Amino acid sequence: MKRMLTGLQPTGVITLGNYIGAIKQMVKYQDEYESFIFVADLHAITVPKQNFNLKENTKSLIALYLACGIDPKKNTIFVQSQNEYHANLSWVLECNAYFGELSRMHQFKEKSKGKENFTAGLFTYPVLMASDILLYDADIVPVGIDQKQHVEIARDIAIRFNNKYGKTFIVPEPLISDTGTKIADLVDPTKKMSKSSENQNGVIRLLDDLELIRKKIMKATTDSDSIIKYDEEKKPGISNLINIYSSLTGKTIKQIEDEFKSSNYGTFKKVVADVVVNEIEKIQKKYYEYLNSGIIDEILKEGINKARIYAKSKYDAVKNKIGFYN
Ligand code: ATP
Ligand code: LTN
Repeated sequence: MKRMLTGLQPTGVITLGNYIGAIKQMVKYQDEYESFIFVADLHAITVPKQNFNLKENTKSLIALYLACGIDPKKNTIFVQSQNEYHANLSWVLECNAYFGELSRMHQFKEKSKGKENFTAGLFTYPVLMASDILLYDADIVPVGIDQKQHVEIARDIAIRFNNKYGKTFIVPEPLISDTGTKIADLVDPTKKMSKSSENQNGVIRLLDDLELIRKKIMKATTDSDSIIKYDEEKKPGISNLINIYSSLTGKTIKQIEDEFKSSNYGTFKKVVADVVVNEIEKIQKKYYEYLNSGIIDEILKEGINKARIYAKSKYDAVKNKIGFYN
């Protein structure tokens, strides 16, 4: 069975964009692959944040994974910082990564732009991500399009290391979903819906009040011609709502355009809001059950024990290849 690995950062309550672009993919693939799902808390400290409770966010993200349908019987679920091999291997990989290639990463350029004091961790972020992936011999890594470049550098580092020291790592493939890969901000549909966005009205979070979610969708920015037709360039707002509706119902864009060809925007928005609220309501109910059940610590204990076995064996192989004294 091929192996899949992916993770999210506990940097805030996850959005409908994260759910559609990342979590739904994980749920879909858990039956096809041997899956490793983790919370990337080491990555979450690369950019300093205020009013940020890392421990609480980590537990909350695990409860959300479970509530969204990630099954602990089918996945190894763990917290990155509980496994010291991620940081250990990351150092070794840093010594096999180039300053030039890391300088070209879009995320680094975007997050460091205009700042004087960004951290060295922000710069080496993709190497830690390569370490996460390569430690477990992951064949595929489901991510949104914005993370594709990071999986590509993990591939480059794996190939370089294998050439230098002999075959050690599996070269991973990114897996990008075709529908709903990029859910846009509801207020400014030219921007991606993002956890760290400042305008709360543009972002739907999975733990938002259900009536508030409905209001945000009813107020979403649309154009003025009142035709429900997919056109990302000329009609980004309505196209975004079509994407959301399509991802949650499984209907194609064509089916949606036909279904709503004589409806106005208000009617369509109401239907989209009903579908979104219905989906999130179910998630929230399960979320609070998991959060209060005590089961999370049990799942994480089992997960980290399993993860450490794989990681240790890979890290030992790396140490031998390099010639570290043992
Ligand atoms: P931040 O604002 O902290 O950068 P984010 O909301 O952009 O966070 P990430 O933690 O960077 O999200 O990404 C988590 C996963 O969710 C990634 O695989 C990413 O591609 C996916 N993702 C994030 N935002 C969206 C979106 N708007 N539409 C689809 N997928 C998304
Ligand atoms: N950078 C990713 C989170 C992440 C990840 C990984 C995803 C860290 N390590 C390894 C896949 C594989 C993000 O921000 N979504």
